[in-house]
Amino acid sequence: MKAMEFNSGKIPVWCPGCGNFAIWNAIKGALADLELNGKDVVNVSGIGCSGKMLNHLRTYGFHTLHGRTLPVATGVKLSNHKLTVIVNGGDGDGYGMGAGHFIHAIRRNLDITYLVHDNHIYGLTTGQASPTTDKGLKSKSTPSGVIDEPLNPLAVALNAGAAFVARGYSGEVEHLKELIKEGINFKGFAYIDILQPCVTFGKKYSYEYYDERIYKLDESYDCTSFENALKKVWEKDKIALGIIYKIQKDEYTSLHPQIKEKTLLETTGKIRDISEELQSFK
Ligand SMILES: Cc1ncc(C[n+]2csc(CCOP(=O)(O)OP(=O)(O)O)c2C)c(N)n1
Ligand code: SF4
Repeated sequence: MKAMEFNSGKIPVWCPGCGNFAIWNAIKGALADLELNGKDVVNVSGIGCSGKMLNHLRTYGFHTLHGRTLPVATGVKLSNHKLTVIVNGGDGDGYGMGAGHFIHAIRRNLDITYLVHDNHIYGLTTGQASPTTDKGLKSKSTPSGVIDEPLNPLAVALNAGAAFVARGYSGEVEHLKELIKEGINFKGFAYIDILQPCVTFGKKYSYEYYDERIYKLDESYDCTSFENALKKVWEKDKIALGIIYKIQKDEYTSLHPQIKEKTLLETTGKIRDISEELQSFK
């Protein structure tokens, strides 16, 4: 399918200038470049502005509960690991309520591409502090300023044993598209934190803020070095974009005795028509 053909036809309700538009375009471009067909792709979305991605992609999709994208994506992948599974969620969704799932999805290393729209705020609920909101920042939920230390999610991922850790930016769509392609091609859990300005409620992390600080990793950077990766994710003032860490690691289904040869769906042959149940949600 061509990139345009991945448009669902629904008009996005994101605020004009929101970084989610660029992520949408990067995903469609990546799926098209990889010559994927929407019928072979499942997009699992969380609750948030980021989660609305589900409405705009002509793929299969599952809009989960807040913070529960990764367990649902795990279920999808375990039942039919021939499907390409991508996940779209926010920093609130993935690093707050879903933080436990994040760590265990990394440990499990299923072949899933996890895209976190990291706008450092709860966008959909109109601007409360999230786990990546800076200390001191005043928000609706922290009128005197955030007291907690912000989470460094890339450092968490590295230390939990992630084999693919990358950072993209919605101000660099082509670069982000290439990262998403790398993530989908990676045989294992590919985690991409995407810097995504929230132009309505974001206080500090604007396009201008990022444009002054970002730089792209080039071939001189060795992304197989854990030490390099740790240094990159703790850098101050500069923000590295690209694949920060990538190593080969056994993917979960390739080791699972019941499904390493055939998918669970092929093994059980149990396909149930749920179209009647789906009608009740209309
Ligand atoms: C269990 C549960 N708790 C809280 C909420 C309310 N809620 C909806 S979206 C959201 C936060 C959204 O922020 P984020 O995940 O960062 O996504 P964004 O909107 O910024 O893309 C919250 C707290 C919910 N829907 N379900
Ligand atoms: S509130 Fe922020 S994240 Fe949500 S659509 Fe608007 S700009 Fe985007």
